[in-house]
Amino acid sequence: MVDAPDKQHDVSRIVAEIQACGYCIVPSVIAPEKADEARAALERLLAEEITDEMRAAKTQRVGGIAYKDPIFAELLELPLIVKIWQSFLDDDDIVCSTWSANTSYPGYDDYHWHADYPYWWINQPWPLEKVCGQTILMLDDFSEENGGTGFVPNSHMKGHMPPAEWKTQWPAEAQILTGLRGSALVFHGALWHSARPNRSDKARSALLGMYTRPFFLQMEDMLAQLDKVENPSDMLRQLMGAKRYQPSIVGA
Ligand SMILES: O=C(O)CCC(=O)C(=O)O
Repeated sequence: MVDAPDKQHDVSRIVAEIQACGYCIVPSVIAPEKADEARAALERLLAEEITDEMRAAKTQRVGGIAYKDPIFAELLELPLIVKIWQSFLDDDDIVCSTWSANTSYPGYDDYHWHADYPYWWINQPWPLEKVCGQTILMLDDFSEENGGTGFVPNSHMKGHMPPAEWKTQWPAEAQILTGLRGSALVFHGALWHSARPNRSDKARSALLGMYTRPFFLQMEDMLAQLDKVENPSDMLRQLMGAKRYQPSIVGA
């Protein structure tokens, strides 16, 4: 049975699922037409920025999207996503740590199991406190065939990185993210996940946004990017770090 839209977007239920299982798949975060608009903007950037190395690797990351097209600034501050992370992190002053697009082209054939920044820098076993939450917003329909992201339910409780021998493997406990464009996977930053091979004949794109508490160092220099955004909203300024504490020299 498919949940009614208000239940699908019930923030308390979504956060409870993330806490219990490490993730929640949220349908219809944006309309399919909005996903198409964002994919068209991304396709322009992909064409402008692609290098031979990316062509050979069959994967392309586009950074700095917050200032490269207004639609990406709008999608960084989606009210539902912001509310989910404010509630999960128990902090109204959250910031966005990184905001980029990831595209896998037909023939991409790799895995990279990992948990996200800043866990790379935290001694294991990881503390169970609320650190960060990741959002994968699908700009294409995700399927098993086109490289829907792999993830391991409950792995956010393990307290360490996935085993190194998984590098090129598909572990039995893993699941595949499938869903219609405009849906999102929201997950605990310590959840093990991986890009997957794209065996379809079309590119598969997603936006990846990590949100964290304001006293953690952001992964990207979001303030430098904010300088390039025209007329940022108050919430966008907060998310990009304009309101967080900035270190200074005492007495200077
Ligand atoms: O694009 C994907 O399916 C996942 C990418 C990912 O996990 C990452 O870039 O950290």
